[in-house]
Amino acid sequence: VHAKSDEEAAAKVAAAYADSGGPTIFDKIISKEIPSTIIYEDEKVLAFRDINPQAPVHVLVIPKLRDGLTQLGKAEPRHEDILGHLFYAAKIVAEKEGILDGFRVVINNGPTACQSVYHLHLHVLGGRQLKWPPG
Ligand code: IU
Repeated sequence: VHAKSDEEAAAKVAAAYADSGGPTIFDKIISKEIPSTIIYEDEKVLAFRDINPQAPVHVLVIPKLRDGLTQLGKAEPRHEDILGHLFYAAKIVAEKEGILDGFRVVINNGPTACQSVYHLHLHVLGGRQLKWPPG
């Protein structure tokens, strides 16, 4: 119970800072100032291993250019192409990681969903039996 409320509190603090559209840690991952294990990269997206994996495979897929996409709920018509590109990149990641037979793509939107980094990201999870519903 405590861990969950701590997690929610941390997400709300992060939201107060980051939902303003300020820089996030992902900028430094994109610029490679902070190293990450890259699974897939092209001109538009970067996919790298989550630092705190929730499954044997846990990869984040992000747009290199945030362009206002702090969260999915801020999507506008101009984002349709990048949104499609992100989902196709998630499939490429699943294929590369050998989990095409069973994987999950998750987007946490906002503090209530425990979003902690305000740069849109798809979580690609797999490599174990996933349960439903998620917590
Ligand atoms: P969320 O959906 O905003 O909660 O997901 C953010 C993810 O970013 C979370 O799973 C973190 O473990 C992950 N992450 C990371 O991979 N590297 C970092 O330096 C930081 C967070 I900060």
